[in-house]
Amino acid sequence: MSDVKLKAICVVGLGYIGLPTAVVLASRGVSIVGVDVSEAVVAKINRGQVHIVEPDLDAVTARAVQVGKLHAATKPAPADAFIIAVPTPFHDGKADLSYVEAAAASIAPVLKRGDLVVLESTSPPGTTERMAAQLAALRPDLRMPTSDVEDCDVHIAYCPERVLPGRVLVELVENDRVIGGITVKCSARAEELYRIFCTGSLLKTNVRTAEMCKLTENSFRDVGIAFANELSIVCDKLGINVWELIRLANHHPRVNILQPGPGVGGHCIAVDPWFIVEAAPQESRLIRTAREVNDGKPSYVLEKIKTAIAGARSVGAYPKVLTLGLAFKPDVDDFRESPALEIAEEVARWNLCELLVSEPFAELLPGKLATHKNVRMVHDVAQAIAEAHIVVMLVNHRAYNEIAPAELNGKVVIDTRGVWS
Ligand code: SAJ
Repeated sequence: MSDVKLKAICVVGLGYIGLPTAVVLASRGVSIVGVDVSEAVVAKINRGQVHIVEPDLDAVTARAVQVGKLHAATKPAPADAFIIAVPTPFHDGKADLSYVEAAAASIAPVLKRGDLVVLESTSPPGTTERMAAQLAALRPDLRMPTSDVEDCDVHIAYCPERVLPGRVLVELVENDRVIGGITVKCSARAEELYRIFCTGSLLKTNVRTAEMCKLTENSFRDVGIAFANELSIVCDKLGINVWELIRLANHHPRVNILQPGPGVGGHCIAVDPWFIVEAAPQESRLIRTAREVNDGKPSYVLEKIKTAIAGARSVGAYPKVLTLGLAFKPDVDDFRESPALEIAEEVARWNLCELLVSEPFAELLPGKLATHKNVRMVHDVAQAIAEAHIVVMLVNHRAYNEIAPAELNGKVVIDTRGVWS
């Protein structure tokens, strides 16, 4: 553990990244004010509870609150450093930076000489410099950095998170991080902050490269998944088992194909490549096509389900379709941008079958599913399989490992994850 020079840090945005970052810093002895616009989230955290599911986060949060190192509030308080970790959604072909702007506006009144501000939110290149200009306009009494003015009162940097949901508390500490200061001194100040809890390498660069690095990492993965998804459709056409094919191809020492699925979900990989497309539309042809391939995969799965339903109805049945999993990926409780949820909602909307929905991470039907009369949440998976005519594997949660292939005998099985292939 490093000696703590930054004694008080304000973390703005207590979501999937901000809250874990706040509690890890608190566990290293830093006094944290965590800020969130939601009063319910603030109250919950101040009771030592969490509003998201992530392994061990509940215990570490409870401890940080109990020892008085973490306090949540709806407004920022003066601190030595500010970390901004708020959402940057993408609507209608444009990044929505309004939350970053609101966060910057909220810290402006409490900023003082010597403070450090780090933006962590995924952002198009140029966002951190625009935030610095916004802060300069709001606080003309403080000199903010620019790429050619090293001498400043407040240091500003960009440092993207790269943690994997489900492994956040481990990866937050162990992963290498890229730090891009607006000036060299800004990078050095941000490095001090991340050294408090990171054991990985802290790699310093300029601010735009750091912003682009985050987008590049997620686009790289999106393109890889698009390759696997395209391959699965090609193999369906050619009558080849894509899962076996990928297993075999991956024995080549320089081939490592990812896994096909029902589409790409979550708030990162399905979104971030669009930031690159927005910044350089003519030049990002492969990145755009990968997005389109992955976004098209739920429709392809839906066609298969529709064909299976038509088959059952043609022999007079009102079929029962069981979908397994709604989360955007295995073993998380996150339904944001989930292709599985999109697929289940569309099947429900058709009203051509009774839809049995299983999701180990939900007590009640999420999203629009609850509004449909032909949809039923099921918790006993074995019983639901016994009832169903058609079984659709959408999310290979560990809880489904217990399903024995024999239980599926006589069912139409649509396995988007290769669990039984
Ligand atoms: N998926 C596949 N096939 C695969 C791998 C994933 O279909 O072989 C699907 C998943 O089911 C899911 C989606 O892709 O729907 C994304 O899942 P993921 O596990 O690849 O990534 P995320 O969104 O949970 O986290 C990513 C990570 N980025 C990279 O791996 C480059 C993580 O490190 C980032 O911190 C995170 O995005 C983020 O916050 O940006």
